[in-house]
Amino acid sequence: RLAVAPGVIHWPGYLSAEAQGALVADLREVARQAPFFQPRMPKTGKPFSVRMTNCGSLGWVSDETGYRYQPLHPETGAPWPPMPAALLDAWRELAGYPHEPQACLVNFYEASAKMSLHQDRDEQDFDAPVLSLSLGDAALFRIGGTVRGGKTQSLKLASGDALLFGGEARLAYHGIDRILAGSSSLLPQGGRINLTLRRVTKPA
Ligand code: MD3
Ligand code: FE
Repeated sequence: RLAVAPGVIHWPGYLSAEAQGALVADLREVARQAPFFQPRMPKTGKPFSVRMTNCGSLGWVSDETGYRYQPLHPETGAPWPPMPAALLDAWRELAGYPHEPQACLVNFYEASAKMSLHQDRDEQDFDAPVLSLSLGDAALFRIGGTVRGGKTQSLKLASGDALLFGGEARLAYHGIDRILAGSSSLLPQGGRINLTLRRVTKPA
């Protein structure tokens, strides 16, 4: 494990090749039950370049009316599928937080997709960390501090990597600058999947 910055821990190659393949199979089943949708920016309705789905009791969605967590898929109206056991195992092993994650946001990036610098602040519990797992093509990830316009650092995230954001990093600005197309053969059609495991509400 590598300490990238205060509150940020990186485990390069945390998931074995076998574990990555098994997780892709789990995610195909998640996507069958909860198809990827194209989120839109609040107010403008501009589509994101990233497509998303979720598993767990709550899922993150975004449309013209705003960002929020909700228990139902925005297009099918069905509950999100359960979180695969492998994700709960990773959370228990790495998060250092004594309550289960409630939401796993699944982001799919095609080669040209990116995610501009933002903070994740739609959750009520900022004491819980966010755990990220990367699959497929590598990406150049950017992380800064808690104020916009401060200094940032760039990190390459490869298939199988885990990254944990807690403490003062929980409200850090972050984004994805670029996908390194063709850098992995895990996904037959290419692209990158990022999973973020989150606690949404404060534990009772
Ligand atoms: C730092 N996803 O879904 S994962 C997101 O690769 C998101 O898809 C990116 O940003 C991706 O919101 C980055 C790394 C990450 C995720 C959540 C964080 C870094 C974070 C929350 C707080 C601080
Ligand atoms: Fe984020």
